Amino acid sequence: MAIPERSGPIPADANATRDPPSLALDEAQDGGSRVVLGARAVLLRGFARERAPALIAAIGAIAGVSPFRHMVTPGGWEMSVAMTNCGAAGWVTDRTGYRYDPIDPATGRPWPAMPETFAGLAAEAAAEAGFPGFRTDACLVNRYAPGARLSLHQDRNERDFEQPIVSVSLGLPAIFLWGGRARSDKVRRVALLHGDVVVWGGPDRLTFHGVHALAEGEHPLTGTFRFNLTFRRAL
Ligand code: MD3
Ligand code: FE
Repeated sequence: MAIPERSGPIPADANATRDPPSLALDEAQDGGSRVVLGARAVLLRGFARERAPALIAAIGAIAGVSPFRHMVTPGGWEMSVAMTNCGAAGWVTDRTGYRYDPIDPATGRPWPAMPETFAGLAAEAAAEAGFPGFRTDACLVNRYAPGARLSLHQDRNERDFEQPIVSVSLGLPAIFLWGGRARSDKVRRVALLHGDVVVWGGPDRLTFHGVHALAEGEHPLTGTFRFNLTFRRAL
């Protein structure tokens, strides 16, 4: 695995302090650092960590209106990742294809509104990554249980590929698979941890990517799940 670039130096005496082990562990989680994944793609380590409890509570409220469901691909396969959405449009797949739909097909009603906490976080993270003025109108919420995975794909159902995508990881860690512009390009593996935010734009927007099968685990805030929020400008 490639050694990521870091935003700042590691203190030479990082292991020489008398901090208790729990604090040392927090440092090892490396909040606040940046990992450059591409010319216009950056991982903001721990960017959403303080806000995570509020984000997880909001996911619960969204799922109370538009429940998580396992959608079916056009090819007839049920996805292992459970999904729901919030915002003006939601990403859906069924036997007829992929699309953004203003109506949740499971309820026949609009998706729940985008919480301000979501839209604000997406705009802040995008600005931090060099995309000022990002206004998301669609948030896909992915829920991974152990074994759930996302095979290598491109996101190309959005209208304007100039708009970035902001992704927020919550709960159990995952191995993110990051390829190139062609499906056959070499794939890098990057750990995505609780509170991590990734922003993808410009030429990196159409990169093939996926998520390795989730490992078993227990997280204090999400139990046996990993959640991923992807904020898009869909319409
Ligand atoms: C790179 N989700 O929902 S987030 C997806 O962890 C999706 O649930 C993954 O891929 C997940 O479509 C990965 C990171 C991500 C999201 C969208 C991208 C990376 C991306 C779009 C273009 C390039
Ligand atoms: Fe994707």
